[in-house]
Amino acid sequence: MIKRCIVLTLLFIVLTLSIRGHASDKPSSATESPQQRDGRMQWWRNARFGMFVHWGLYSGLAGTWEGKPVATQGGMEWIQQRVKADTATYAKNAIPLFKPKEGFATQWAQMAKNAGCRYLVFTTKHHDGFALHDSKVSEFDAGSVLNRDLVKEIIDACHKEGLRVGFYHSVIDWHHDQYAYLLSKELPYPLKGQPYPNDHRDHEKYIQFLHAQANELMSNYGQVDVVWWDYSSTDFQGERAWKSFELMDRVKEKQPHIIMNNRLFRIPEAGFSGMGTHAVTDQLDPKYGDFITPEQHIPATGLPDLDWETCMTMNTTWGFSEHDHAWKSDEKLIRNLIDIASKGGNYLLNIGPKGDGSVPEESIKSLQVIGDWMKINGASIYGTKASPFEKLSWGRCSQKSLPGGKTRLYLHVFDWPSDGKLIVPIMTQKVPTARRLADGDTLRVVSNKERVTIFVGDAIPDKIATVIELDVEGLPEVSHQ
Ligand code: H79
Repeated sequence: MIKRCIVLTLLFIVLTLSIRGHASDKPSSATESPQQRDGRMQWWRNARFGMFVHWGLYSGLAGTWEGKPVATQGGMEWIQQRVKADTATYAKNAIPLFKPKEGFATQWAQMAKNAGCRYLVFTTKHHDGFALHDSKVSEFDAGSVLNRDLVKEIIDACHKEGLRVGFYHSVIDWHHDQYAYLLSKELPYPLKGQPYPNDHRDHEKYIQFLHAQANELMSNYGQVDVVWWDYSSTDFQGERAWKSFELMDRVKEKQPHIIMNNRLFRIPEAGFSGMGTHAVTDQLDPKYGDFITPEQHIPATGLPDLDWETCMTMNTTWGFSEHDHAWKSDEKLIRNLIDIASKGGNYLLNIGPKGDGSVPEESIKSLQVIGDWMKINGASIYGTKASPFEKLSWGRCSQKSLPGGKTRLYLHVFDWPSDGKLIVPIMTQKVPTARRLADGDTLRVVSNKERVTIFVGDAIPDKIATVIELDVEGLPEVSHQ
């Protein structure tokens, strides 16, 4: 009896230890210290500027369905939902038009690099369910349809250019025959409101498929830096919808340094106050993800002490449309990047390549202009922190700490002062030094108790944004005027 007790006790101890051991082996956010998290987030925080790419079967359709334009504005990656096509009809129409040319990914990667982007996030699968990799668990994938692995082509091209890479992955799936769309009233579905064509669906089986594809993506392509999940609703999210914690843990086991967004969830603690794209809260518990994802807008005052990334289109669609001509100006795109950096966020700017992988001419041109600006002014964006000022009448500000306790303010002048005097509302003990970032020319500065005045002259060096560096002792003390 005693022997038996000892054996049982020993067994209990061994079991407890092994369970514990397993739990602490998991690189889950719960076991990560704030310092470890800062280390993991560092490259992303410094990067400030990334390229988003929406590309899939919808790209070849280009906003046209059976010869007719679907819309001139709005997301044409949703074309299957917009025309209410079942997955077979959609595939029949779209597959013949999706013809990636050789070397397309090199063009994307070089373009991103040249524009000053430090990372590229692309759609490995959008809501239509078509996977760009060679998947063993699906026949609706580039491997089966084209005998190519487009994920490999893209990630290899990015790594060659020294870019970090992120995988956008839609958890919504309009193709899988076990995806139980009737469980959500809020998530989109092409046949929404209609009963399942195949009578019964076991969502658990879809979740297994989702986890299996995520596992393929995390296992077969070397280092992946970001996962960009998309998306959940207030009535269908988190554990119930996607077994999200397990999914995140599995991803981190394969890619311990990965950064993930918050879209496996839709609750206030995960950064969402509701269903609209503007429904963003200023809280994010790290267990739900690493960063908040404002879509198509820039939070008015940023999100203090949080990591956030605004994703935005250059016209109004994510996936290519030949009918959308509402392109943002170069000035708008560059000033958005500055505005976001001045509020401590990242800018993920989208391109929607065509069915052959080529990039629309308008996007090529704008990215070139952004790149030209970044080559001169990149120091005012990369590795900077949010502005100390709530508002500046003439533009924006970002800042960096310098060795020796100084602070460098990057002043982005949008509206050139008509009298040639740029007023910066800070109090300083010592007169700060100022120079133009573009050519290093020193500018005359006077300061009094309330403000610093920089004599910037009459000529406007850069109509989009001229950057002036202002170095001050210690931390800038903002005066309230
Ligand atoms: O992948 C992109 C979008 O397809 C997806 N997330 C980004 C990154 C997305 N999810 N939700 N939304 C976009 C918001 C929904 C916007 C809508 Fe519409 C406006 C749905 C219907 C009208 C625009 C036009 C998108 C589809 C049609």
